[in-house]
Amino acid sequence: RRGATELNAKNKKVVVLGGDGFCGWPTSLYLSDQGHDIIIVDNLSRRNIDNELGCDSLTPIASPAERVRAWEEVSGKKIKFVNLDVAKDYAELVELFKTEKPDTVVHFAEQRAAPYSMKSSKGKRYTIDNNVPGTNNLCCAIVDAERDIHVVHLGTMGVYGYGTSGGEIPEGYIDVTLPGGRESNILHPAYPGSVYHATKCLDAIMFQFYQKNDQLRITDLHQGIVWGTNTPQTIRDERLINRFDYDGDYGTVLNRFLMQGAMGVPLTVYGTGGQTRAFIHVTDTARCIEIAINNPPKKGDRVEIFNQVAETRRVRDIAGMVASRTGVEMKMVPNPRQEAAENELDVSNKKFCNLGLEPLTLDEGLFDEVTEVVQKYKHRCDPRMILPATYWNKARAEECEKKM
Ligand code: NAD
Ligand code: USQ
Repeated sequence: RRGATELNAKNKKVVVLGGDGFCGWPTSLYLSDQGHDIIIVDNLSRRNIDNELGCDSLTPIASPAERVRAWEEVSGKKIKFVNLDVAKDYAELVELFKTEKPDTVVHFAEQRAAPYSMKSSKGKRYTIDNNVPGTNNLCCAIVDAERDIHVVHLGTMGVYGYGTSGGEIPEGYIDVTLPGGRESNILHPAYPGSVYHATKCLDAIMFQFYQKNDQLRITDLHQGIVWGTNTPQTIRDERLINRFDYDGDYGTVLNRFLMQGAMGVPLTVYGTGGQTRAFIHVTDTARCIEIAINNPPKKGDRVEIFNQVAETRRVRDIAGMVASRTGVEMKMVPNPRQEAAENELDVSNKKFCNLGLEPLTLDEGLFDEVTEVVQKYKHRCDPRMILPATYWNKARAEECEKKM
């Protein structure tokens, strides 16, 4: 039904960097199901961070070996898994591109939690040291391997900043009049709200450079907050289940609220809940990526940028939706983050819609799917991991402590 564009479609060989993660795993299965040949690359750092934080996915996720075995059993399709650190194992990455000759690399392999990136100097430094070299290695390895590989990168809506732009946020570029009166169309100014979001701004500049210098073909997807758990592929076998993060660092807001609602724990609305953010269901993440894979920019074209979002909502409104379905009350907690208390957000997603995407929205009954998953696994929840444990700076930590 929705969004599988046939434009330029052919079966491709796709390397999925970060294919063991929350977005990467269901995307790998979706692409495999559509007939693409998939190689997952992941260093399992996300699983290790769970160990470090003392928490775990609410859903019991199988090992990578078991996951790909189960997929072959249920679909008859093979997925190769390669354990490699994109930020460190440069020679192996070049070799992989030379031997496998992929058409496309989808790049999910970054530390993606804003709170984890603000937890401590360790979190800040790790996030920069992992994400920035990873993206540079990817671009550099494509040049070294002398392959014309299309890069599809998962960026974030957060590169635009929240509440700063006024009017609809365009897809990546804005018209400006430069000093002296020259008209130009440039990358939208970057205005990150965390060290993590800053790495995505740096990625965008690097992509601009490698496109200009080496004519790399790059699509940067500015994605909103992903929600949901399973997709039509991950639901096919218990061993294929997707991860579900609910803790204060990695859990994203809507999945956290749905989990809290099912647990009967008051919904943790930060500040006034006036923050407006963009949302997309995980099933549409996978569909959007296939559309991007099937519609690469031509060699020499500037970086293609899509806003990968379905809709925008205010945090207190989504908490209200969950509260009215579950009967669980909202609890306004002091905001641990340095962010605007209230903002408007209007985002263009015309490019995906023009290519056939009809995105799922929060009104379409998918809350039930997440609620069922949470009910099934709530015995695995550690309630100590629910409250936020990371503060953006000393002033926020002191204020939160005073008000708690
Ligand atoms: P995730 O942490 O679940 O998955 C990332 C995967 O990358 C993990 O499996 C991790 O082990 C792997 N990885 C990290 N660094 C690596 C390295 N150096 N080498 C090899 N593998 C590495 O995150 P996710 O939620 O699936 O997000 C994937 C991408 O999508 C991220 O880049 C994120 O910024 C972007 N994104 C996510 C969301 C969201 O709401 N989850 C929203 C917008 C954008
Ligand atoms: N929030 C609450 N209560 C909670 C958790 C969060 O009120 O219990 C608020 C936060 O203060 C924030 C908003 O909800 O204003 C969103 O927080 P989030 O943790 O769901 O999302 P964020 O930190 O922005 O990061 C997530 C992903 C990241 C991705 C980003 C897309 O972890 O990888 O890049 O969403 S976006 O927000 O569009 O930039």
